[in-house]
Amino acid sequence: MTYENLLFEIKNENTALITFNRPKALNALNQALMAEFSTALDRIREDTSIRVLVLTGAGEKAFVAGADINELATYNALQAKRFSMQGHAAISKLQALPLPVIAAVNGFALGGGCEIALACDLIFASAGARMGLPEITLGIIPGFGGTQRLPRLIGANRAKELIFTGRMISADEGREMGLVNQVCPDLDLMETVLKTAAVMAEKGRVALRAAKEAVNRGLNVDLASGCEIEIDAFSLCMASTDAREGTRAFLEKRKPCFKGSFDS
Ligand code: CO8
Repeated sequence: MTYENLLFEIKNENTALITFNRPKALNALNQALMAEFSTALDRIREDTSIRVLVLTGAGEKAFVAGADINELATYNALQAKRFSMQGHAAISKLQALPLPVIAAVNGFALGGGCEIALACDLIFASAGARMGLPEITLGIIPGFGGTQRLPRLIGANRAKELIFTGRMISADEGREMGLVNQVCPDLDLMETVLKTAAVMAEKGRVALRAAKEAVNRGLNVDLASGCEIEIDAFSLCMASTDAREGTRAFLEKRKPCFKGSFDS
């Protein structure tokens, strides 16, 4: 499959790299890009050789500067609803991928771009990156999940401040808020992200999936229900050949070789 608005590459044999690729518009999200993104996510979900997904933006300036305002400006309420639903569907699919997803935020991550990053498991940002939800300055509100995911990550009051003012934050401020995992010198960002991806990619697929699901599902329920989710996920891991291999390798003082399968 070829894409017009994305670049799709495989790095280090098992890490998929999707680059949002509309650099002249700071990689703004239009309907065509969102449709391609959704298709690319289906491909990643089906391909078990892909162990980690990294997202970034083309060019020097932006990860994604939000929804395409040229398109947005033409929408009536029904068209806006359709586009918002298209974005939500793709971003929920992204969040539900059974593998780690890292946002390599290499510049502006605004509006819908910030909302894509919020659905990733980790956010690494270049020192010069700027993040925010500036929709309020356009007379609208976030429409790709920002009002829901941002408060869950940084707390309601801080999220409201950013949503009500539209203020952009630096990568360092994002890290202080717990939004950004790591801030890297601009030129080191991708190397650092790919190194972290490689560390995760060599872990067991079953365990990574179980850990991600336990954290994500647990965040939406009370503690006792979350602990039940963990018990089930933990037990399921123990039925995997990876659990046999991991524990045996430790006892035999060797590196484990995970296959990502279950006992038959
Ligand atoms: N959409 C379309 N084009 C854009 C966008 C965008 N979001 N952002 C930048 N561009 C274009 C500019 O128009 C410009 O094009 P041209 O060269 O043809 O004039 C080019 O990219 C470069 O941009 P600037 O010249 O503005 O670059 P600066 O360095 O001066 O400024 C900024 C960079 C600060 C990022 C600035 O471009 C900006 O403020 N962009 C808009 C950011 C924004 O408001 N994003 C939120 C959009 S709304 C949204 O994301 C809602 C998501 C949910 C939608 C729900 C469905 C209804």
